[in-house]
Amino acid sequence: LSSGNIRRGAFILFEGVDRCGKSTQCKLLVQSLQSRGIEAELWRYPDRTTAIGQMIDKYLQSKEDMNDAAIHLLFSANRWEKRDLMLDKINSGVTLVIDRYGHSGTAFTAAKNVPNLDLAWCKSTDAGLPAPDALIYLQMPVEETLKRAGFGGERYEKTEFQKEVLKNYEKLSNDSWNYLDASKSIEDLQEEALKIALDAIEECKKGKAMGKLWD
Ligand code: NYM
Ligand code: MG
Repeated sequence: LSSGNIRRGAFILFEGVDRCGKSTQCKLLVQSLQSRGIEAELWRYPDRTTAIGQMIDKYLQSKEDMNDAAIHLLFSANRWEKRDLMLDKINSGVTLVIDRYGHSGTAFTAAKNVPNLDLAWCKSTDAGLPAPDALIYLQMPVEETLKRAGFGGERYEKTEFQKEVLKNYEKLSNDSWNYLDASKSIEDLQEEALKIALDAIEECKKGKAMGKLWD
């Protein structure tokens, strides 16, 4: 960052199994940051608006099938194609609140239990991407998510598969993750998420360097 007075924004990531409430919390967090005068944007992966994202969308809606390694690489490429813009935004002071990232990429592909596509291989394609400054993991048993509206509409939204995904998240997790109990009320979760985000934004303002996946 060359300019002396612009402080970088933070990268706040939400992760968790399907239907745990990530999208709701992301939206609310961006709103409350903005209402505090903090420049913030909501991003999500997959970003279905790009050419690569449209291929991913067709795959998720089961309109097309694809080799498991190939679709994994597309999910990863979808992050790499947005990498420069991500860094530009963050370095110009914008805080990005992102709904899923490479942690989903690895947890979901590895849940397929395809030979060679193990955790290490899945992680490798994302190595070097910007790392989140705070990762908020919404913790919820798969049985609870099944009760929520919309479950089952897309590929991967199957009980046994989601249980494998959850196990993979546990294998990827470390002490830096912020675990929130996703069964709490939307308001309580929002309060906890906001506190985590404000702390991360403060650290970034003080000059904390951007990290890289999976260092
Ligand atoms: N997903 C998401 C992957 O399999 N790999 C990835 O890299 C990412 C970012 O896509 N079931 C899966 C997780 C979800 C699905 O996500 C679509 P969403 O948040 O429902 O749009
Ligand atoms: Mg979904």
